[in-house]
Amino acid sequence: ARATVYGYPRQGQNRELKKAIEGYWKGRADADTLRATAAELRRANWLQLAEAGIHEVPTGDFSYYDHVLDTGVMVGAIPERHRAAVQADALDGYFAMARGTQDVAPLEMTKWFDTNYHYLVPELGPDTVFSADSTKQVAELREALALGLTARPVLVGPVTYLLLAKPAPGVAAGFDPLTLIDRLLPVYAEIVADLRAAGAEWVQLDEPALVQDRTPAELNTATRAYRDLGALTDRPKLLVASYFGRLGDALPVLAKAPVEGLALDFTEAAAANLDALAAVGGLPGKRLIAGVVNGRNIWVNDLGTSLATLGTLLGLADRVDVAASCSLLHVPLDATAERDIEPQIRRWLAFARQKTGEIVTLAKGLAGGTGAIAAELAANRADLASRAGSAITRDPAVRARATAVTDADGRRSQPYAERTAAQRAHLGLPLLPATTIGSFPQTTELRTARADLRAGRIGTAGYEERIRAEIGEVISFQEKTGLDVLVHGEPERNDMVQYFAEQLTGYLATQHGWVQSYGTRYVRPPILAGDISRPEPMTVRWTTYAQSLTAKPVKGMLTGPVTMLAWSFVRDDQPLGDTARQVALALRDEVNDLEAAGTSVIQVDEPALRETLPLRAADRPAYLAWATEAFRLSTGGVRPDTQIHTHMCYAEFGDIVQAIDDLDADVISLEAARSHMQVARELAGHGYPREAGPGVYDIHSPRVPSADEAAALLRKGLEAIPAERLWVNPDCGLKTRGWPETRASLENLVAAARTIRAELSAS
Ligand code: THG
Ligand code: ZN
Repeated sequence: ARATVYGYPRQGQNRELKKAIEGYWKGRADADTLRATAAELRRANWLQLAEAGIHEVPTGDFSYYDHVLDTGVMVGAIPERHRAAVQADALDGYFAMARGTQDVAPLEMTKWFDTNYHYLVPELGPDTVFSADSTKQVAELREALALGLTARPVLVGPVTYLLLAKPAPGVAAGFDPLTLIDRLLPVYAEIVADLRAAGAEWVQLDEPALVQDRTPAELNTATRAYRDLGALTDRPKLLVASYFGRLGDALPVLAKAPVEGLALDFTEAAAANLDALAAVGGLPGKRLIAGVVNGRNIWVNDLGTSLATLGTLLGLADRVDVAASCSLLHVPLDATAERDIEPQIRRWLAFARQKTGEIVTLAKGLAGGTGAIAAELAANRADLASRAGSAITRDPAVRARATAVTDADGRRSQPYAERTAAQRAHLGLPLLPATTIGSFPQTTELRTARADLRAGRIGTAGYEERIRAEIGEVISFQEKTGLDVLVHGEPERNDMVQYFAEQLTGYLATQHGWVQSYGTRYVRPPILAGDISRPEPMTVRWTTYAQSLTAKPVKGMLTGPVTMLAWSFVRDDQPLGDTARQVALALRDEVNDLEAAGTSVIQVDEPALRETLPLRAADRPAYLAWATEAFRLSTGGVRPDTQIHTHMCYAEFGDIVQAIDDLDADVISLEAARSHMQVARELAGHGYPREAGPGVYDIHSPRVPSADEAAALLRKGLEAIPAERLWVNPDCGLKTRGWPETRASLENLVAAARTIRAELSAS
């Protein structure tokens, strides 16, 4: 049995790639320097993998920005508006597609399946002409082969590439990119032939889109695609890889395809894929790569269970190799770098480097029997026992409380229609109240203050003085500008999930656990390691300080339980809903404490509610049930006259309007400016009965919207939402913006609100 992986973190131990690319963008380094840094990172990764015992290393998984964009370049699908830039300079043109330029918009970005990685969406149309450009794939294969390694190029498969695409601007929305398959396949044929000529024995084609619900027509296209590719004569052996879940109806399609190998996910999807594989009579004559090590969580593998799965699979294929379930792109690099996590807990963790070791051990065990890996198995059993038996993973008080939760805990004491009157009386807000989403610009001074605190250059007292000063300025700016519900601006927070994770018992933060989010942007997801509790209030002090400076209401700002889970690494030893309930109860205490301290408006953000929706429709009701329960549990304990807000980013809400209503929040703010209030129409179309603030100012760009523009959007909003229920706010938080445009934009936003109020009272 061989050990392999499908991809590896690209950034390097100290995010060298981020620094090199951003340096190039800023003109601090030239293209050759960037290329050299990238080549060195690839080389170091391959050598590290080979040294760890990985027999077949992946190539072509490296990217300057995104592997789906790379695939577009590979097949020549350069959008019309980017062609000039690409022709002028391939690298700059590539970055123009990724980030846009002064004159040209970038490709749209969206989530890669249900991971936290974002890819650039291919734009295709009936006029798209594909052409093969195997340069990058061939060059990277040659680099690995030159090191004396066995290498397997990894490509996004043709079916998944088309299923990820959307109609290009100007193309009818009904255009189905999958209809381009017959034009695309000859291009893939040329590329795999080039790779074979360059020395590839195997080429991997990733088809994760086949683990989503697919129509019979789509499955037929997959059948035809692999029949055609399999029928090629001048080609390497083909391995079709699936991951992120069960293949379902697509499994027979791939099992019968004339390709030499299949890679399947045997982590969460183990039972379903095993049954389906047995049902088609296995893969006689084929190579099976078994993804038994979870490629997207950070927990140590249960080697015994994995070996048992591998043993079962031996009877179902000609040859069984071992891998992670998916590319290791989605986990941080090395758990041993986490010196602040106690060794007793660190032993439960496996990042990319540790997972590589597990894969190698399992391949050894599969080939040589348990005797060949006796020491590793014993150590692994001890690690697992340490985790299962730890006081951290089992806090009796947290468990007793979670068990005692009743439906009533998640129910406000009055229905929305009655509460709203009490809130109106209590808050005394004007028609179309103006507010912001929570964060204000994170200035260089604030970042410096945090760095100074970490480095010990200033003490806690000095740091808090700076935070107080910032809050003072944010409050006085909002009063002067005429906003109605104020915020403290969150100067004390870095990443919001990390900020709360650091204060909750049972959560681990990492120092170096960077994972690529998109392009050169990374996050350090905290780890939900144990039972969650809140030792003391987390936000009350800064919120009440801000409230002490003004007579206007100041919103309390919290991150909701679903988003806390979505942007963290979650436990794999209990259902997600159980973890969500624990986080919700901790947040409930915070919400109640804020109310007791005099806060009458509390916002619980859930930007991740929509993005965490399971890939398969059959799994969605159960998810939405625990997700809405958790939100209601966190907010259900307040008085009727306390107003609960929530906020969501990203524009597609149509399919979860019912779930949003089920949250029973009083007010929701949403991203809407770029889609010209589409969201407001969608909410109205579904009869959404509550107050809503569709954003009138797109905060993703430094552009300042004029008061007229904001007023026009408000008039549009009023066509869908009655004035008594319409709020005025930007699309999202302002932490990525600078003060000059924030000032100007919010002044215009308030001016627009006043104009429309005057129009309404005149009519
Ligand atoms: N926090 C966490 N996860 C997230 C988001 C978040 N996932 C989804 C979405 N938001 C991703 N968006 C971003 C936006 C900006 C950055 C990363 C992800 C970013 N990162 C800095 C960088 O790479 O330079 C580092 C930030 C830091 O120092 O923590 O700018 O909001 N958990
Ligand atoms: Zn937002």
